[in-house]
Amino acid sequence: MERTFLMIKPDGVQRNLVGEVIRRFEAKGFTLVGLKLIKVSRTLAEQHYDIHKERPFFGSLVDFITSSPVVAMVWEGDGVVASARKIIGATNPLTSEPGTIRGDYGVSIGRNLIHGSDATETAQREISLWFTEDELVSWEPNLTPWLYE
Ligand code: RTP
Ligand code: MG
Repeated sequence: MERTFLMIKPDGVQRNLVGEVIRRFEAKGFTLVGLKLIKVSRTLAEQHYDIHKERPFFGSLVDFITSSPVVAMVWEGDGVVASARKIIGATNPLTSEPGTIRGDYGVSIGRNLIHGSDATETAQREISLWFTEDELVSWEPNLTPWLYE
């Protein structure tokens, strides 16, 4: 089953939106298979956003991600990588659609509440960067026959 990595950023945790974010993914029908609240090290933040290391915002992005706790999660389900990106919305909250997490709760590109893996290969890389194998739980919720044919 497909998995994705999601991280509620420091602004989402500080603004008490952890429950609201989790609620949206639960209600959609995806399954939570890993969850932890952590204060991110600089090394981990830099590895996570390695692809952006030459960008002008890289330093402030790493400062922000390491400034206060984040909620790291792994979610499972058919098509969860692309679907989560839709639920999250476009990078800039001023252009993301209402109904998306960023569109409903954000105003600034540097404070856009949540990260979601952008492809299945990225998801695999990020899951192994943030979680050990024994921190992930394989389980089948009883709802499965009501979500999938
Ligand atoms: P994320 O990786 O955090 O899920 O966000 P994303 O895919 O929608 O956007 P991405 O291009 O990967 O950018 C990573 C994060 O960097 C910050 N950013 N700031 N100031 C700027 O122009 C700028 N551009 C990007 C955002 O917080 C974005 O989420
Ligand atoms: Mg990204």
